[in-house]
Amino acid sequence: MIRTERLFFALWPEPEQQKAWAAMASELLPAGGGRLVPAANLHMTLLYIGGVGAEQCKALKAMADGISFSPFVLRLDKFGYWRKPRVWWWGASQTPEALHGLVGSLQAGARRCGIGIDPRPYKAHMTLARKVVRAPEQVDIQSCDWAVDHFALLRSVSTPTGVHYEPLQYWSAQQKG
Ligand code: 2AM
Repeated sequence: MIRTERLFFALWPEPEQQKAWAAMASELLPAGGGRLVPAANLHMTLLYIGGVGAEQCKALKAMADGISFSPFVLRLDKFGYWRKPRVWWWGASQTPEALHGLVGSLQAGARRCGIGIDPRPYKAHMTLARKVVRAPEQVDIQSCDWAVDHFALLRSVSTPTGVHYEPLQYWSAQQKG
């Protein structure tokens, strides 16, 4: 039997950012309104890969080695609630071209590695809480500019106390000029 690991590419914030954003989320979410994502798990998925074996993992890393992208600023300025998956999220009203480009490169590269890609359009979002029964109704939007200069490949690990994510490798943006 081939041993598989659940992988995804993501923008991975610094721990201080994760803590600050988790604190913001816990202030905004009504008590009992849902299950907050722990600070250390906060991230923005670029591409969900799913379960793959060691060979495909190696191929995905080699594919990511070949991706070139410039640093960009992602303005997080929009909160949303998806009723069906009961997810409360934070995201950007404008997705920078550089982010679209990075996601497009990862999707194309993953396809070349034989990975099936979710056909739905990419929606940049950071899940703040799950199983949300009462999302905040009105949020005085505090926008935050996230300076993105790297992305990561993560492994999702399920434990009796919940899921956690282990970074396997990081890739840096290329500064121009
Ligand atoms: P979510 O936050 O909207 O649930 C790790 O599971 C990450 O991959 C999560 O950020 C999750 O997004 C995202 N993801 C996208 N498609 C997924 C899928 N089919 N199964 C699990 N996670 C998925």
